[in-house]
Amino acid sequence: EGVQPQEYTVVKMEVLPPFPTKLRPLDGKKVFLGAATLRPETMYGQTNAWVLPDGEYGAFEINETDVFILTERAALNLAYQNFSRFPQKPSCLIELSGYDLIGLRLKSPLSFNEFIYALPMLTILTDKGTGIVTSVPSDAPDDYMALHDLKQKPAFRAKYGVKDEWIMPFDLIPIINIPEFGDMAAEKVCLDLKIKSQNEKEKLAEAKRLTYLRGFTDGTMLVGEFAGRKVQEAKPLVKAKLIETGEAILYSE
Ligand code: A2H
Repeated sequence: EGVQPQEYTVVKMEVLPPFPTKLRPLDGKKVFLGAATLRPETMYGQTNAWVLPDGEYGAFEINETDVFILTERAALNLAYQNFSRFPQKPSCLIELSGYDLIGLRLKSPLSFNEFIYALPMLTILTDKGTGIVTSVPSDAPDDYMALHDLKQKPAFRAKYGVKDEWIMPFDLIPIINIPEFGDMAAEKVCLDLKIKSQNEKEKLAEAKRLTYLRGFTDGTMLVGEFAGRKVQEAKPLVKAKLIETGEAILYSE
């Protein structure tokens, strides 16, 4: 962790019923995957959520009605930031693994896709954010490569029980234009750098650096309430909107 605290927007990705057996104890509650993002203005382009298959998660009571699925570490931090049913004490209803989450059908704020699915990503860190990541493959190189791996490799899908209909209908959505990189910057940069898979850490770091620098300074929103505005103007506006409507919370670590 860095010296500066990092402020994330935690987007509430609602788990749609019917719940699988493992989540049955949560029937009747509002259950969300809590996805930590630094790019709230990209939420229009969500195609799926990412979970770490071997990751340890829990379903935590955030208040009287809402339950967030995330890591215990994040639940503890949230409890100290006033997001727990009981002051400064996480309240875990059930323990879950990433495997239990793969295939959950979700409704996520601002997403043009009416619903999306939770899928496996192997590079998720459990000591950062919430351990749940929302996927915007048009603009995030990690998301682009992880989705590419699943789409291209039937054996990878089979290994994690991922059904074709959870991924194949979900194409990249153009949401931001970057003069140098076009309307789907992550795809362009991953192709230019000839990145082969989600495991090519160094190349992906370079891809992220390139898209982040240009995206923030030169990017323009193509869609949504702030279409036509610069990314750096839209970001705080979208963030504020998500918080105001109760579709996201702020989380620092
Ligand atoms: B970002 P930083 Cl469009 N493990 O959100 C791995 N990655 C994680 C994570 C974890 N535990 N928690 C969050 N992240 C991802 C959107 C996005 C993101 C776009 C473009 C770039 C980008 C959609 N995915 O991040 O190390 C989340 O993905 C580029 C780094 O704290 C989060 O924002 O800077 C970002 O990494 C936080 O990473």
